[in-house]
Amino acid sequence: MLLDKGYEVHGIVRRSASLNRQRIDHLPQSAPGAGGGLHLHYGDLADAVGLVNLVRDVQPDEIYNLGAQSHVAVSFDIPDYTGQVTGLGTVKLLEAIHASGVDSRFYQASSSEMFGSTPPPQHEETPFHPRSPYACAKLYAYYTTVNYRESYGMFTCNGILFNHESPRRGENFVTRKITRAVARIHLGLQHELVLGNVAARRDWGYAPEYVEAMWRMLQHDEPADYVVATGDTASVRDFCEVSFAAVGLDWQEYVKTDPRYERPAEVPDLIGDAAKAKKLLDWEPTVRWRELARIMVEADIELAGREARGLAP
Ligand code: G4F
Repeated sequence: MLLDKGYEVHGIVRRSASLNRQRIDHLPQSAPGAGGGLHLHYGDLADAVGLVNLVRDVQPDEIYNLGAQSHVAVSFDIPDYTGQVTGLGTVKLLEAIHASGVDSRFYQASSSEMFGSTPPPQHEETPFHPRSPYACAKLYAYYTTVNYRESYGMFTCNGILFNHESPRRGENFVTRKITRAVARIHLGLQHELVLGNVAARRDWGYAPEYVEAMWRMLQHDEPADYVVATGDTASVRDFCEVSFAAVGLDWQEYVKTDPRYERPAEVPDLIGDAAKAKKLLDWEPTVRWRELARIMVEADIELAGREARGLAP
């Protein structure tokens, strides 16, 4: 979206033995030193020195911190790492801006997970009750973002985004796990789908619409914190039903549950109230969860078709 708007975009890539950049491979990279386009740099939210150097060298007008160990279930297995990256990584980035004196506007990807067990609907004034190491780390990052705004007058915003999905969603998040399974079952590549708690309810929106809200926060006159959500909710079970129905199948014939996919503590029900974003940012979502499920199933049928023909994804 930023490239479409004509931005010069600098991204941080974590070093790993095997490349995992499939989701940005289609974006051409600009040569080092050239203006415009996309530039990738090795960096890590665990590496404060690298972040300071990068912020000082690039001098960005806007910084979007979307980096995190972002899988809630996995955060119970690696709570220390999740705290280091998802929580302390944010203070490292904020301090890199503060210490280098660069005039950057800062967006923090805060999460509806911070509301945890607080009953819906949730808005900016709703009390938080985090239910996972991931949510606790996000809450630390949220308040650090508020604190740098209040302490140093920095232009920092929290987007409290409810679940936002698209065909590019990682395969071990529940929506994508479902739509990928539907497509593969439809084409005979898979025979069942095993899930955890299918009673959990989420407010699922369409990611391309949500990035527009992030951008609008940083264009506003004043920094603030905003809920971004559709105001609609559905259970994992509902999402299964609609996704399987998109290819004419009955979900109950294919979905099994296994406690191995359940979490030690669950977030039962999320419904966001995005009235503030509508009023101040003139932002409103148009895609609701049923349409989202169909968009994702369609994209996964395309991918599964390639898999069935032995082609690269
Ligand atoms: O898709 P999920 O893993 O997303 P979750 O935990 O709500 O978190 C996502 O959204 C947050 C809000 O925007 C982000 F902050 C976070 O980084 C992430 O992107 O799980 C959704 C629900 C949960 O209640 C989970 O218990 O689906 C339930 N579920 C049931 N079976 C499952 C499964 N989740 C996963 N990942 N895999 C299952 O087999």
